[in-house]
Amino acid sequence: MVSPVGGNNTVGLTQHQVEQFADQGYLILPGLIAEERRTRYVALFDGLVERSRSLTAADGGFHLAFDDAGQPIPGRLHKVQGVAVVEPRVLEIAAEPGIVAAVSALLGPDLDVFGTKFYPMNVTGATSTGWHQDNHYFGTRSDRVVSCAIYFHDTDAANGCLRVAPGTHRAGELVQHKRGDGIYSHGAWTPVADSDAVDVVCPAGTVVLFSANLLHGARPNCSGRPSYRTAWHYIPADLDLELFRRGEYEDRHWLGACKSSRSEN
Ligand SMILES: O=C(O)CCC(=O)C(=O)O
Repeated sequence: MVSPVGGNNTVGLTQHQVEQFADQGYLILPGLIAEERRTRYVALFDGLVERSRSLTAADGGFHLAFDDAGQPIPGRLHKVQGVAVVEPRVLEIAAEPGIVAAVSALLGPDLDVFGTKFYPMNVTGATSTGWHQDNHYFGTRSDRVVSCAIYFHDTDAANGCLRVAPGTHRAGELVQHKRGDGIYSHGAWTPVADSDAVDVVCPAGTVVLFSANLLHGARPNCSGRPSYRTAWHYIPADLDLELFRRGEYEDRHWLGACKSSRSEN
């Protein structure tokens, strides 16, 4: 287990934090989401979980969990892909001033966010992802893609914490991923030795930033204690990703627009 790096605020990152991100490939920012807003966001996600209960198949961004045979389990939500499209108020979370300030310290001030996901991880046996590099899915090896996972409940090994393999982003290479099966049928994953893995145990309201080249995954939920989380990716607004083009890909959003709509509310 690693200790969270403290000292986060809305004016960005310390030099030490920037260096830690460059060296280890990730940064843990506990308490970045204030309690009153965290509670509001949990209620928003409760609504999405409620909407999924009548589903018998994937529909409109809602993906069901798979059983051991790789078959969808009716009413059991695995993730909402494109959650900011399904529920635009989620963009308010992506535009949280503390997060934007921290990411701006790494990527500069003009940012887009894309690939927004919500994982409920609210029952025993729930999973989010196996070990992977986000850039495997993005058609790039760019180190200008900063992934962001937010934990809305206290999260530890028993309810499915994030795992990272520190420093693995530095090679700038993508390793081979192989299609998962059974409850991991949702994606393609790669093996990582336990000895290379670090559990990110963190309190509710923690934001974790990591390089899209970093090997990471999450433990399954073995306790049934809920651990709602989101994951998405920040890039400089002028970064052209062929698979996620500005104006073409629906789940790519300019944060300048989110911030101005926030101040109009
Ligand atoms: O579930 C998590 O903790 C992180 C999710 C994740 O790694 C991803 O969506 O790429």
